[in-house]
Amino acid sequence: MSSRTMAALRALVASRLAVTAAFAPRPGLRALPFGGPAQSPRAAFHASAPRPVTRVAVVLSGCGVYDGTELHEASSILVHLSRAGAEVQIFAPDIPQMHVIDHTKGQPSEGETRNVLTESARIARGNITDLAKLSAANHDAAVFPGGFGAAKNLSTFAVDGGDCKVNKDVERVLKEFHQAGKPIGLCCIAPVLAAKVLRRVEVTVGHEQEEGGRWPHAGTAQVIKALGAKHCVTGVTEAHVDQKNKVVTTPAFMCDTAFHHIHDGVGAMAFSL
Ligand SMILES: *[C@@H]1O[C@H](CO)[C@@H](O)[C@H](O)[C@H]1NC(C)=O
Ligand SMILES: CC(=O)N[C@H]1CO[C@H](CO)[C@@H](O)[C@@H]1O
Repeated sequence: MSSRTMAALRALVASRLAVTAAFAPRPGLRALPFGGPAQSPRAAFHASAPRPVTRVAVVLSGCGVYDGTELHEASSILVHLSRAGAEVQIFAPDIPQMHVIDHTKGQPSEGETRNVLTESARIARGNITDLAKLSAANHDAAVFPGGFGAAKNLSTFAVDGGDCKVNKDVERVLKEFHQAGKPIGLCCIAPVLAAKVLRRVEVTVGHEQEEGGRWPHAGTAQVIKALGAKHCVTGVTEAHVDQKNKVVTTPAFMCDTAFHHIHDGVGAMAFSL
């Protein structure tokens, strides 16, 4: 192997290790369902010892960043959860979408209507359940990926901001998991759902300044504070853990950055559930 190849490999390994560091539990973090306190984060992902299957409900809001679920966030969540050995069931509400957006133009497709459950079924490869049937009794954790669907179909946040209404099943599900002391993961814009419904929780949607376009939706943090929640500035490859409320959030595409950074942040969230 040439010394140049060796150097490239060393750089790759170093960057992998840096990513692993982002997964390290913070001091004092309670034992997580995906790993034991005695295990290193890497051991938790690669453990061969049998451990209880963690049942995770993933709640979608359509299919496509501008009118539904952000697909890459959803896919990243599913990859990390399957690697962690979780048993995943996918849900979406059986309601019409607020908009159908032509993603080539970023404009509404006039006269077109789509159903959130039907569209979400694309991401779920057809295996999806009506959100009305989701009960916290049957799952150990719930995860909400982002995309404008969370702000248009799961809530009216995109139109009404802090005065938004939240879909009644989304509200019920968030309250059920919270009251049962079961972890809730949310990314991108979805943390506004937890801020609106649960109020006094800690969440992140990333940074609080636009920083030259890197954080184009930075103003969201102010709305979260106005709702009575605490906003915690967090980098895109990290997750913030509200240990008391078991709410785990990561900025994902609130940050205008590369796919692998989003994937790493979503992994940090999935691992911290
Ligand atoms: C559908 O998902 C459930 C878990 O929610 C799983 O038990 C079942 O095997 C899946 N069915 C198919 C056909 O993949
Ligand atoms: C068509 C439409 O607007 N559908 C719904 C999307 O979600 C919000 C929040 O639950 C509802 O108010 C809308 O009716």
